[in-house]
Amino acid sequence: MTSAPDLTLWGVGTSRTVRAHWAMFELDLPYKTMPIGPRTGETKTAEYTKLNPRQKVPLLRDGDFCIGESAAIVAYLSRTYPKPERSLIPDRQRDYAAWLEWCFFIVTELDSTSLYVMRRHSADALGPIYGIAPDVVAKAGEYFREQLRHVETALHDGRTYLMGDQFTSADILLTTCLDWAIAYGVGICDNAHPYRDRIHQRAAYQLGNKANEPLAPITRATPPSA
Ligand SMILES: N[C@@H](CCC(=O)N[C@@H](CS)C(=O)NCC(=O)O)C(=O)O
Repeated sequence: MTSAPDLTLWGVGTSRTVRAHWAMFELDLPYKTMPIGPRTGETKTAEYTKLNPRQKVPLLRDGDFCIGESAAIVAYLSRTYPKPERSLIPDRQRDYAAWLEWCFFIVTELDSTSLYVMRRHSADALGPIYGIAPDVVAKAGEYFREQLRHVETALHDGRTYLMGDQFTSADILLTTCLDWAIAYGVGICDNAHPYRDRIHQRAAYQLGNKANEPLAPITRATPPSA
């Protein structure tokens, strides 16, 4: 790295935005926050739409490069600005493949097809926009618990992190889903409790969550959402 990074992160207040803030602190990166939130209209302005046609947060700009998708942002930061003593991505080929498997599993099975489905179809969340469907919400919660078997089995051997001794971005993704599930009252598997408690001790987790707090009191009243 030849010059100081010029990093700007859009988005606060959700289970997806916190991932990027948390990674910034894991990697000790200075950055500027644009504290915009979902469904405030701020993601739909012409200026923001030019940066991100998906009209979603989080979004990272690094100089003249923009990248969205929370899991990709975290991976990009780690790959571009690793600390000598910490990379959030494993190096060895098979470890890298196993890490990738965890990342896809978490963002597709635990996030998109479980927790986010619950959010989309709950009467007190996005149901009024996407359709209120209590059966769908209940089934998505059950599906989440079933899929967590993969986590329960992996953590059964007492490993510290998903990838063993190395903390990786997969732990960031999983912890945000576990926090999200608990906030929704879905419950998590037994082995995930000590794992989550351990990860909550990390200074970067705490700082990242603080940085993710919405500034406006109206959004601060609710737990991190998606
Ligand atoms: N898969 C994306 C999901 C991004 C996403 O859906 N963001 C929501 C908030 S968590 C959003 O920006 N919604 C915009 C809006 O509805 O105004 C990621 O992980 O970054």
